[in-house]
Amino acid sequence: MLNGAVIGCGFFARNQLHGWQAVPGVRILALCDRDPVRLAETAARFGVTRTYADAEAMMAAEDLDFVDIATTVAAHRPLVLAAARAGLHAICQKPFAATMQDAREMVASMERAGKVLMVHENFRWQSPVRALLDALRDGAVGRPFFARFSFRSGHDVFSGQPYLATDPRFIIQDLGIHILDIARAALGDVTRLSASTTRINPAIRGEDVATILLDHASGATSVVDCSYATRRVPDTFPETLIEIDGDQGTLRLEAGYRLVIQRDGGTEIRNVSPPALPWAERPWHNIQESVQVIQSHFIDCLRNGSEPETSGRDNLRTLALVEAAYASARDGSRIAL
Ligand code: NAD
Ligand code: 89Y
Repeated sequence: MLNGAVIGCGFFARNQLHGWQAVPGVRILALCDRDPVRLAETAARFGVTRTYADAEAMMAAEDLDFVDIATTVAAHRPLVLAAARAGLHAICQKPFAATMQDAREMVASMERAGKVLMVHENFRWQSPVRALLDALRDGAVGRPFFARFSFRSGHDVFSGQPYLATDPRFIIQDLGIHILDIARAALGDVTRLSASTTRINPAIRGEDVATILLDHASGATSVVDCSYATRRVPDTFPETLIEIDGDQGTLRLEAGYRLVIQRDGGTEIRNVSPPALPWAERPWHNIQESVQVIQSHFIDCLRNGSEPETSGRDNLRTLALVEAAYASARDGSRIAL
């Protein structure tokens, strides 16, 4: 049995707590939140009796194997460093760190401690995205040379996550980070990037539209485009729509979780809808299922001693794309990675 604790009992943590209940051989022994009301409500809802306001006190007092950090980004660095000092494995929510310097320090501290660090970068683990990645890796379209990774919605994300309306950075740091990570998962690392951003919604502080052009080391080119200012019916939140052109055919992940593969004059259409888990709420069920999938991957890695696909070290490259996109949008420059 592996013992874990969840730190942060806010909007998203309930998905993580539901997820853990379904991962065999894991039990969540303790919860931590600075907010006593959220802590008590979450503890009662998930039947966790050991609760703490202070994460370091919890790490010292409990017999833990890992911590699951579900706070917003400002607390990630101190909590990952504390996990390293306490000799615990850690999963940390995205965005992993506020700066590249913090992120490198967090990765180095866990490597020195000899512990596994995974970033909860779950979009590439969504089962529809996974189906597309599997088809691509199986050679369904040959060598990919162009792709578009698109997330456009008008869904109200501010009511559940009010900080998204007041943070100086919005869509690239919050959502584009996932889509950039999917682009890396599909086409590999990026050598150059340029980005444009704008804000359409006057009630928020940061950018809610971003268009990013990526050159991949493989020679492929891709476009990552994100918007929370797009009014369309039906709204596709939270689907990432993907098109990939290869030298042998095309792959499309279309609205409604339709995977379309065209090759040699033929068309194959697969329904790759994610299962709606018993505790899930539409339209979030796609994201919610990926939480359980990424948690299972983390536990598999702890058991067999392998590095998670979305490890802290891997995520440095995704975070570098976020930083480069902001720098490019600010300066009008094209950035070499
Ligand atoms: P939230 O503000 O609702 O909850 C965060 C909680 O952490 C709060 O209750 C706060 O009191 C607590 N907290 C902060 N610092 C703490 C500390 N040092 N010790 C103990 N408790 C502390 O935030 P949220 O909307 O749940 O988002 C949390 C993270 O999850 C964010 O980084 C967000 O980007 C991410 N998120 C990820 C996904 C995804 O699909 N991967 C979806 C939504 C949110
Ligand atoms: O915070 C974001 C995330 O990671 O997935 C969707 C979201 O909740 C709002 O953009």
